[in-house]
Amino acid sequence: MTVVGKNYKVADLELAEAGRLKIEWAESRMPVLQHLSEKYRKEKPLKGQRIAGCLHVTKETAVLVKTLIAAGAEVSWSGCNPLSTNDEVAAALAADGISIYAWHGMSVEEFYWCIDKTLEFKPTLTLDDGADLIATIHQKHPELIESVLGGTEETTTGVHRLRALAEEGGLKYPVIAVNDAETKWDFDNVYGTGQSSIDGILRATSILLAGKNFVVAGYGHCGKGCAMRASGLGANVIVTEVKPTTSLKAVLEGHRVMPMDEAAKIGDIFITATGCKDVIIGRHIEKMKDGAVLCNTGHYDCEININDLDKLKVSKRKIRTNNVEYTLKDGRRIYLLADGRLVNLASAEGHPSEVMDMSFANQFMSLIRCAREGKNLENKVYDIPEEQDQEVGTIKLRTMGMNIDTLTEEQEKYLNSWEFGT
Ligand code: RBV
Repeated sequence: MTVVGKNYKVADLELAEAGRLKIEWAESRMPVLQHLSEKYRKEKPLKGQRIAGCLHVTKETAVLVKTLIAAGAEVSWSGCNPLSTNDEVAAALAADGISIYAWHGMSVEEFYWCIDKTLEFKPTLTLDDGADLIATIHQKHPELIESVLGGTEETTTGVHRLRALAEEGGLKYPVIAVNDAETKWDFDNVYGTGQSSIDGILRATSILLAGKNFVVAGYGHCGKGCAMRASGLGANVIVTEVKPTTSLKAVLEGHRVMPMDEAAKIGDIFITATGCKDVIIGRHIEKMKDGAVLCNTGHYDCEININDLDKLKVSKRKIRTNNVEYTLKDGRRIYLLADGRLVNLASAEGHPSEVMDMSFANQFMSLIRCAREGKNLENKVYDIPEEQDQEVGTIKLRTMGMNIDTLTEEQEKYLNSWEFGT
């Protein structure tokens, strides 16, 4: 069920009050965005900008949306995953007059319909998480490209897609890789994914993690976060990887490393965090223990081959929210969480507000940069400047009530010299 208005389509407007409370809660834990909102409220550097956003509709995203509006922007929003929209938050945004097209459990066709709706106001800036919005503009609406000054990308997978597009010479406007900021990737991807993925697994299963074999596929920043938190809860972490140096890092962190074919036989819980397809396929599922739990925390739902799982089953039933039991021919039961979509957003609330505060501060500052400098930037993928990272870090520390040391002139000189030795 959905309700449609002049500039929105959401599940149920009656949920708006509950959504407002959620947003208020997030806001109280996002001091960097609050700081930026105050700083730019008068100057309004985004005045005249129309921002189309395609990013998980969560309480944290709502705080970002409000910050963009406070800085003068007009926005139109859609979710970036069919299962990640929080309907209460979407209702609160719609009730406050913000253009939003998002509801939980939409189909893939509806997903792209929502993106199309957000493009009707002819954006001057775009904000992506996964690059579906930019891809839609490039493939379906090239006539919109001319008026777009620039865009931003939130996540690793999206940055990979955009770098591939730029490599081919197909990128038609400048994009800033927010994901690659130190104050994003080293925090959101590690601590955000680590905590929220475990949260999603626990909400869907309520199982004990202590003593379990917890298989993490992919030991990038996201996988590392999941491994760290599972280990902290007493699980035995097993890592599967394809890169030798990354595998070594996992070993020296105290985890076991082995191919998925081996891990499949002994794992109790499997989480994929690779950004690649077919990480768990039929051959692996055939070897799994009765009761094995499968989930994914990567951006797309291609990491676990669900077609293979479907082919191997004799029956399936929903046993709990976000948890489907597949029974195989020999009676073994395999549990798939959140349809193989991002377990942290589909089965929990996504990353905690405190960490999204830094990621979204980078989004906000990058959009201001696109608004100011977009005309002079080339059609390529830009990193965020080091000064922006340090500024976000400085504000975050200050809002946490922490001070740090500064270098003396003598120390600066020492660090910039080569003459001093033994
Ligand atoms: N993510 N957003 C949230 N609470 O709004 N949680 C996670 C939230 C983002 C995160 O930055 C990651 O890069 C992306 O979702 C994956 O789609």
